[in-house]
Order: sequence, then C-alpha cells, then structure tokens
Amino acid sequence: QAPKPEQVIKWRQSVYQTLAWYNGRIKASVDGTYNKDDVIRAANGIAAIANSGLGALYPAGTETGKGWRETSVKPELFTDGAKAGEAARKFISEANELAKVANTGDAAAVKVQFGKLGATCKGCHDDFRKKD
Ligand code: ASC
Repeated sequence: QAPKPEQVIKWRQSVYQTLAWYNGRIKASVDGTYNKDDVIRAANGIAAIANSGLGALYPAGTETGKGWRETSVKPELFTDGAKAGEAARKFISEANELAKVANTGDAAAVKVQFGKLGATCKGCHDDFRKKD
C-alpha cells in the first residue's frame, strides 16, 4: 500500500527541515568557533540524508499544493527527471565530500566544501522550488 501523497509531502518537508538544522550547525562552526566533532556529526547527517534516496520523496501525485498539502516544488521536477537526477547527484557527491573533509578537522577546507555543498542546494532551489 503506497503512502498517501499528503503523508509523503510531510515527510519531504521534514527531511529538508532536518537538512537545514544540520546545515545551520555547520554554518555556526564555519562562521564562529569551530567545533570539529559537531561538524562531523552534522556533515554525517547531511550525507546520510543525501544517500537515502531523496527521489522517493517525489512520487507521482505529490506535485500540487492544495490547502494543508501545499508544496513549494515546481512541476518541472516531475517532468524533467534527467535534470532533477543530475541535481541530486551533485548534492550527494558534495555531501559525501563534506563528510570526508569534516573528518580532517581542517576548518578552512570545510568552509570551502561547505560552500560547494550550499551551491548544490541553491541550484536545486533555483530550478525546482517556487519563489516565496
Ligand atoms: C539552508 C537552507 C537552505 C540552504 C541554502 C544553501 O540552511 O535553509 O535553503 O541552506 O541557503 O544555499
């Protein structure tokens, strides 16, 4: 039995909320006092989500927002699978690299890699997320 679209949309949003939480922790380290262990934990969390098969969060039937089912995703994500897949592959690759770099504890290198990861987030938003 497939989960209901409204349930999938809720999972989808909670997954990105969790990414934002991890992302904020790394940002706090990079912009403030660097905490190697916390960056490792947060980067591993992002990598785990990136590797978890995010495509499964976009089944047919979850395209449209309707009342409390509202979603910010653009229809293009569902119609241009090649482009969406490429965006996902970039995110996965930069997230895995950040997890690797985090283990070195090299704050400057983490900052650079964190920037590359953020660019993949933003790229996907530009292409596939409706403007607020
Ligand atoms: C976040 C968040 C985003 C991304 C993006 C990265 O923490 O909520 O949408 O990072 O700003 O460029």
